[in-house]
Amino acid sequence: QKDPHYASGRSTMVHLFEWKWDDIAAECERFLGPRGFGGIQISPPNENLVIWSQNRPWWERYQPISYKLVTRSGNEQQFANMVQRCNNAGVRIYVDAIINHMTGTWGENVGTGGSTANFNEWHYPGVPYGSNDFNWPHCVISGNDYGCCPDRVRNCELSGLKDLNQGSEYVRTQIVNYMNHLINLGVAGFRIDAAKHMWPGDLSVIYNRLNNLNTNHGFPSGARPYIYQEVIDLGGEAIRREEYTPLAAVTEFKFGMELSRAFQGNNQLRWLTNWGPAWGLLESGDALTFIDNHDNQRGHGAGGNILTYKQSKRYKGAIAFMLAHPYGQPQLMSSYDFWDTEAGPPMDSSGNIVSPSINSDGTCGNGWICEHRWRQIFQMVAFRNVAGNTGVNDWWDNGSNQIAFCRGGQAFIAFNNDNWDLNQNLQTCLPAGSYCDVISGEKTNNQCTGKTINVGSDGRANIYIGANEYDMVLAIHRGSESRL
Ligand code: LM2
Ligand code: CA
Repeated sequence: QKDPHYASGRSTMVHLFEWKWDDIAAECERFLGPRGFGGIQISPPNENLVIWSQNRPWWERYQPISYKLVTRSGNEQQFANMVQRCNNAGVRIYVDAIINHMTGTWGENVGTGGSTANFNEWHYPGVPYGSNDFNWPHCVISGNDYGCCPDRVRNCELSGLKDLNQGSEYVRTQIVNYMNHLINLGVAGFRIDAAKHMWPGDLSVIYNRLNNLNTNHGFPSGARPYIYQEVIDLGGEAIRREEYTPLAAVTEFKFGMELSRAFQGNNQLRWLTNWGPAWGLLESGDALTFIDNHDNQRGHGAGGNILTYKQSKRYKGAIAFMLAHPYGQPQLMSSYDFWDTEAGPPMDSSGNIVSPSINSDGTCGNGWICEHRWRQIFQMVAFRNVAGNTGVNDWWDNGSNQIAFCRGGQAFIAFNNDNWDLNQNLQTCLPAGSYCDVISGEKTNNQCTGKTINVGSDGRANIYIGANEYDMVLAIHRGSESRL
C-alpha cells in the first residue's frame, strides 16, 4: 500500500485544495494530463457540517456528518465523472479520508447534503452512528497528552470532534464501506487524516479489508490502494511515525520543515548533499513529501515557519529541490489566496465555491493561486518524469549556498541561494548540445524564451544564476534541447 499506481512515466501529485469536481475534471484534461502530473489529492468528498457562523471556513470539511458524497465540491455523480475523466487523462485521484471523528458542535447541525446531527447525543442518523460507536469515557486531548499519553491521544477528542471507536466492528464496517465505495468509483488511494489519533492495529484491519483498485479504471489486477497516513512527528512525542510505516506510507513533515529552513537561508544548501534518511527522514519509499500542506501553510496543524506561495522565490527554490531530488513521493500544494487563516475558498454570497478562471498566460484568477500552473513548478514535474529512477551524481557546491547535481545522464539542476552570483563551468552529464533552461523560460515554437545553455562534448557548460535574478534555479534535461 505504498505504491501510488501512477500511470507510467508520471511521478508527482498535487493537492487541489477546495476545488470543485467539475473543475478538477477539466483541469485533468486541459493541463494535468498533458503536463505529466501523476495524481491529485482532493478535499474530503463526504458530507460535512455547514458552518455559517464562521462564514464557511475551509475546516468545516474536517467535520464529517455522513459518508454521502455531497459537499461544496459536488455530488456523487460529479465525483464519479471526475474520477473517470481524470483516469482517462492518466491522472489518479487520492481521497482525504476523515475517519477518526465526526463533527463537533457549532450551534448548527445541518450538513452539505441535508443530513442532521444531534451532537449532544452522539447521534449521526446520516450514517447512522449512535453513542456506542464512540470512545468512552468522553475526554478531550490536551497539549500535554502528546508527550505522555498515547491512549489519550487516540481515545480522546481532537479539538472537540466526536471520537469514533475504530475498535468497534460496526464502525469499521461503516468506514470500510465508505472507502470501498470510493475505490469502486476508481480512486487510487487515500490520505488518512489524523492517523496519529487512531490505533495502528485498528487501521491495519481497515486497510486489509479494502478492495483492490478497480481494473475498469486502468489499474492492474491485484493493485492495493495507495495509503499515506497523516502523522505529524517532528520528534519528542509519545507517538512515533515508525508505528505507522509497517502499515503504509506516512506524511514526512520534517521534509518541508528542513527544506524551508535551508531555502530561507537558515541552513546552507551544501549540507543537502546527503539529503534523505541521514537527515532523520523516513526511508524514501515510506515518505509522502511536501513543502507546505493545507494546515501548515496557514499555521494550523504542526504550524512552524514553512515556505508558501507568499515567499515565492524561496518557495520555488524549495519546490525545485523537492522535485529534482529522487527522495520521497512528492506532493505539490495548490492554494487559494488567503490572509485570514480560517477563511474558506473563494465563494459567492450563497456559499458556492467560485471556480478558478484561467488567464491567457496559463495562471489562475478569481482568487486562486494555482501554484501547479507556475512555469517554474510544472516544468519541474516534467524534469522529475524525465529523471525517472536515476540517482544523484556529480554533486557540486561552492561551500555555502550554491549547489548543482545531475540525475544520471538525464537532467541537471543548479541553485544559487547566496547573495552573490553563481558563475561556474559545471558538469551537466548531458550530451553535447544547446538546451533551454526550463526555469527562466520554455521552449515554444523551437524558440527558447529563457536562458540557453551550451553543453560541450565533455558534458560541461557555463552556468550563470545572478543573485538578483527572478529565480534562484536553473534546470535542463533531455527533451529541453533547443534546436534553433
Ligand atoms: C487534521 N489532521 O489530522 C487536518 O489536517 C486538520 O486540518 C483538521 O483540523 C484536523 N485534523 C481534524 O480533521 C481542522 C482545523 C481545526 C478545526 C478542525 C475541524 O485545523 O481548527 O477545528 O479542522 O473543523 C475547528 C475549530 C476548533 C473547534 C473544532 C470543533 O478551529 O476550535 O474546537 O472545529 O468544532 C472546539
Ligand atoms: Ca481517535
